[in-house]
Amino acid sequence: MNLGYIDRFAKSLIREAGHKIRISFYSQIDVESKAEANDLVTNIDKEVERFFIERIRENFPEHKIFGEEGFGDRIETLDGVVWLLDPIDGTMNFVHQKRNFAISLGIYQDGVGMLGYIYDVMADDFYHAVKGEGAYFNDERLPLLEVTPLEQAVIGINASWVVPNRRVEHEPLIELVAKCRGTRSYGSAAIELAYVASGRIDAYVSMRLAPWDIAGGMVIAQEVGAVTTNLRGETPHLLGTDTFIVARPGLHDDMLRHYIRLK
Ligand code: 2AM
Ligand code: CA
Repeated sequence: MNLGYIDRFAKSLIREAGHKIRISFYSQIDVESKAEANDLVTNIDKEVERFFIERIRENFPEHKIFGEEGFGDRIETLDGVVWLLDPIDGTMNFVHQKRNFAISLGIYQDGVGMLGYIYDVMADDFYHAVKGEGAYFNDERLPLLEVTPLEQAVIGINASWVVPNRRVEHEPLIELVAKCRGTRSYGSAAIELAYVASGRIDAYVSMRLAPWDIAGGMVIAQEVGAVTTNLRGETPHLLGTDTFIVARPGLHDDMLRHYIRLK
């Protein structure tokens, strides 16, 4: 696997896709709901995924593609080289805010994350990492994360988990919210992962994420020493939805041990 070549190719593809998304605001955007009413998809999500798939297949016919919109391959194992792609992570933000959404891409070889990309399209902020070679925000190398106590931590969490819900006990989360320095919710898992990796927030937790939401961000987060697991403390499995937490080292342990109880 020629990582340098694939890295250059992936970067230019992502930038070109970002341009397509920005100019899409001058055309008609059709919004549909998926299975759940607040789970949105647009014609742009689909067009951008198709654009990626066409180009990847042209250049790397032996690689497989696992994309949110389902135009890629049927993926049952992570054997070989697999591109895990979310053409627009944060579609609700794309539709409602026209900002705070990202292209998220992870390239895995036999289940190991080799390359990771998160492109915050409207901010023009590009995060990427090559396994073993560090993570970057635009062209700046991101430093290793240091330990931060909960009292000084800003936690990325959606308010829906802090009210009664069917996935997690909300009482301990109320305590977490009360104890930490502050909370934020950006509405794009990829952007929240990029923010943890770049030290803008200290942790991000979610009860339900898909492989393409986290695949790219996990490669980036791991390069700066962030800990990424599901809420049972295991490696998130990348073939279906799972719970998810990414945090600075000590904080990860503290949050899982004391504040998160799955139902
Ligand atoms: P999306 O915009 O690509 O769907 C906050 O809503 C985050 O959770 C976003 O990153 C969003 O990704 C993701 N998300 C929303 N609905 C989801 C679902 N049903 N399963 C997994 N991830 C989801
Ligand atoms: Ca998406």
